[in-house]
Amino acid sequence: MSNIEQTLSIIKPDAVERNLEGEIKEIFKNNGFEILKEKKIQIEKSEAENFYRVHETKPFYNDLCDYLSSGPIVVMVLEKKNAVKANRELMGATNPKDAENGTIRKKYGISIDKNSVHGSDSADNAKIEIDFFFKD
Ligand code: IDP
Ligand code: MG
Repeated sequence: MSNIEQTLSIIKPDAVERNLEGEIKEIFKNNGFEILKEKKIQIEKSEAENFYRVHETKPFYNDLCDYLSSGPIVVMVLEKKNAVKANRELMGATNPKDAENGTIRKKYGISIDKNSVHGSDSADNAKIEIDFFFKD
């Protein structure tokens, strides 16, 4: 069964700042993802708070929202068979120290907070996150 899915990817401020946008997009394309939509934006802290609402009670929530709104980001809709899981695998573990060789976070992540990329964690959340950034 073909299960073509879409997922939301974000190239986070630490990676955009280091001019890694082109390299990271190449990794997605080389792994069979099609970039259906993309835009480079900087969001307000209030928008980051809404995007990461699921983490509201975590001790790192405030820093996380400050960080995501601290500089330009690139948000993308990626499409591939089983895109949500495939993207999570390609990104690697949340903490770059724990990420497998060959993953984006292993290659580019600086720390658990500056881990270079975001990816939706389920098909349902992918829909919500794609709407969040691309509903016009
Ligand atoms: P994910 O990005 O791998 O899905 P989540 O648990 O959803 O990881 O956390 C969202 C983001 O919050 C992470 O990507 C990371 O930037 C940040 N984060 C997660 N856990 C910690 C922590 O323990 N300290 C600081 N930042 C964290
Ligand atoms: Mg997550």
